[in-house]
Amino acid sequence: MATIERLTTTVVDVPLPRPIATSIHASRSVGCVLVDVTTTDGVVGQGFAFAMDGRRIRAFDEVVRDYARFVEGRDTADAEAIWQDVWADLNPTGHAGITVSALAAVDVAVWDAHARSRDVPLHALFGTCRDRVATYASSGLWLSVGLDDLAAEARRFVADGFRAVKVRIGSAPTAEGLADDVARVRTVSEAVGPDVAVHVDANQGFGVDHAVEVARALAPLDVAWLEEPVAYDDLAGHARVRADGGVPVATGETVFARAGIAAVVAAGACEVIMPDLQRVGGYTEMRRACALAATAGVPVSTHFFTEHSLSVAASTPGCTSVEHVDWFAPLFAESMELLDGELVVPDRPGTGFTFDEDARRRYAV
Ligand code: SMN
Ligand code: MG
Repeated sequence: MATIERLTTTVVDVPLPRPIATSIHASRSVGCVLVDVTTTDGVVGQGFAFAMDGRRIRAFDEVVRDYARFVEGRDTADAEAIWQDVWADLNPTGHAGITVSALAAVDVAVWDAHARSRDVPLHALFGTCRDRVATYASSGLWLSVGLDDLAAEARRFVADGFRAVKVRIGSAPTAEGLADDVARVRTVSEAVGPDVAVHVDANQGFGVDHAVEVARALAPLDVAWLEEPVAYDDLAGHARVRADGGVPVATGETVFARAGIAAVVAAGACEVIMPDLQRVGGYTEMRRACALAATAGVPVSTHFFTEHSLSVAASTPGCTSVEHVDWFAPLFAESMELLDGELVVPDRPGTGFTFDEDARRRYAV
């Protein structure tokens, strides 16, 4: 038994080394609500909710703190029941981005506390199936990085030990735009060489017809996948790119909860599904999403949130890779470890990651 006594939050904002952009995102900093749940025995479980540039982060914080009433006084073993209670409470007004994301942060913290109270890694509670997982470098090669700088950045990732990278595209839907995007991918491909896989992310930047043209132009470059070629909710459009484009399609980061993932899978929208730990609603719902992907035979690659996604990857046989993003690294006392191009699954208790208290103070807003 481990009874949760209290839930507390800290709002932080971590500047990015350089502003970044994709087809639809622009960000200068990493805003987070850090969530701590503390048991009567003094065990602390941690999770967080993220918002680009800290936009609406105060609203996230308010929702997370509202959920304290579902958590305080409960046993950590009730993680799934707590999730269900919050979900039921949200149902009459509808689930939305902030409410599901806040639920995710709380759910991650409760599961972390549960594993820590038993002094075991969280993936061991879930059922460990691997101790390393494939990954690709994703904290770079943004659309805001020009053609001239892409090669150097890509080579730096390889020098850092990565065996796969992801480059963002999303130029104008014209012949010149298409040529620019192909040049971006070719530049990265040539810079990293034949032994390093190149993933491509369009961040929903294209209409379906242009996306098919881009996919066909990228097919000879042997890209690992084309991600979010069209609007995230255009599932038929994804399926058409998949059928006519000749490259594997990945998507799923922008949908919420397992119903969102289920719809993507049912539409045959992708070769690889990419649930996002925050948008899916935390570990409880992520495990259900992964189970339904496995049932449909669709491999999973987790989106963003690398540190906390390792517990999923290590306990999900159908998880073929995790996205490597270093944005949250300054917040944690422990570092991710890359070995032969793969991420090492930590065997530390809980998620294996704890907030660095100096960082919490330094970045608090
Ligand atoms: C992405 C994620 C987070 C911020 C901007 C862009 C991107 C990805 O879609 O998959 O990494
Ligand atoms: Mg993406």
